[in-house]
Amino acid sequence: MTSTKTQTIDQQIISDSNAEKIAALESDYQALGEKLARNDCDIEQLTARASEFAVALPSWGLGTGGTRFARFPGLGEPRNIYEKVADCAVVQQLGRATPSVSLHIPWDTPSDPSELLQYTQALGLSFDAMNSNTFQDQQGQPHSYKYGSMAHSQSAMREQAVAHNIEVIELGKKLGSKALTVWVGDGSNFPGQQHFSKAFGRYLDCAKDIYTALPDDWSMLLEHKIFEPAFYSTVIQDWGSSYLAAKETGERCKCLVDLGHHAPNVNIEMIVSRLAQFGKLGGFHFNDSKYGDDDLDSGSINPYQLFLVFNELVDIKNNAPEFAPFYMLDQSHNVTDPIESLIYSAAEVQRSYVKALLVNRQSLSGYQDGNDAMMAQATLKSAYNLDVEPILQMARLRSGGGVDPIATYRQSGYRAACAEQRPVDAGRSGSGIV
Ligand code: PSV
Ligand code: MN
Repeated sequence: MTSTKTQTIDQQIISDSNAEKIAALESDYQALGEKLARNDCDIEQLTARASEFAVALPSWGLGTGGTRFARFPGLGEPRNIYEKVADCAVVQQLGRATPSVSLHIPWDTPSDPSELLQYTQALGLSFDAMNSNTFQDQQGQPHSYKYGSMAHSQSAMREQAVAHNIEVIELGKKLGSKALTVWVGDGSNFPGQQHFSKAFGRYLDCAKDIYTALPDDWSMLLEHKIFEPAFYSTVIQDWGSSYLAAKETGERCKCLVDLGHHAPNVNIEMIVSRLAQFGKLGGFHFNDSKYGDDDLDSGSINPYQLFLVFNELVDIKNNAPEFAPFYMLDQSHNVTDPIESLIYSAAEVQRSYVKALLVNRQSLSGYQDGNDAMMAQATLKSAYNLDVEPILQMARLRSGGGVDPIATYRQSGYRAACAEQRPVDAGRSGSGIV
């Protein structure tokens, strides 16, 4: 193993930190429980649902991110997949909502998959969806993706892209993953550069080839994105193209919604509903955005939108218990400690879920049928406006996490210990690539 074994946080530090907060939490929890009970809502059931909630961590989100202008590295950044997994274990230890890791290949290809699996499981984590990468050239790769991958005009590049995706599936099988996420940067920068339907047709052929290698119990998730790196047209630019591609490709091929991949003002919660209604909603990359694909922390800009997405998800699940999309964070932490951002963001996603559980669906349905717009929106708002923090805190406390996980993380000195154990590698600091 090429790693320095970073320890997770001493559980005693977490217990001591929690001890100072338990009295206040119990009092808040009781008050909230009484308030909820007046509406026939059992706080214990909500806490149990919050405890079950899980969103996967992105292996690429543990190092400091950057823009195409610069990257300002933080101290003690993970230098390899083992150190990334160790940091993920700390996120999970304190936040208790992130028991799995979504790997990006080849960024995080392990030299010994079974050793990585053992290491990860020993830390109490598992692997979620695998992400392929045909949007960058890798060293020694015979063909360039400069003009695309699965939609490339030349077959050699397409074959290389298909082969890579199949390798990612093979690796994922060894790691216990159950899904492949495919995002391609294919598109064009100039009108006329690319024949739209021919490019889409080539993408579909490749998607079908990849699908033939998909194990029976796996899902293939197609991720759309409106623009970037292609700035005029993108082959899988929206949920419509994604839906068509998933439908053509096969039953277990579904759409993945990255919250940052839409035009401003697009109604994402409605996209969620549409895809689910036709059995094609497969997963999420949660993040937030102000302008474009900003990869900001989930819930940091538009928490109401996140709640509205979960309002749909809870409604869908109520009507289809087998509905189980893959949940992942996909964020770039440029100015914060990634561990802090991931703990906080996962809690924001979990918070939206818990608030969505509070929506009185019978009343909402009555207001919808009666065309009472005022009371329909007020029904959503009354759930959204309730402060469910005591539920999240109690869920963490009961499972050994931190009542105030960021404060406890800071007290633990974990980052300072990493800074000592992981000296800065000069070669890594200049890149502006996210
Ligand atoms: C593309 O912007 C994306 O959202 C895809 O999910 C990539 O895999 C990820 O970001 C990392 O660059
Ligand atoms: Mn994404």
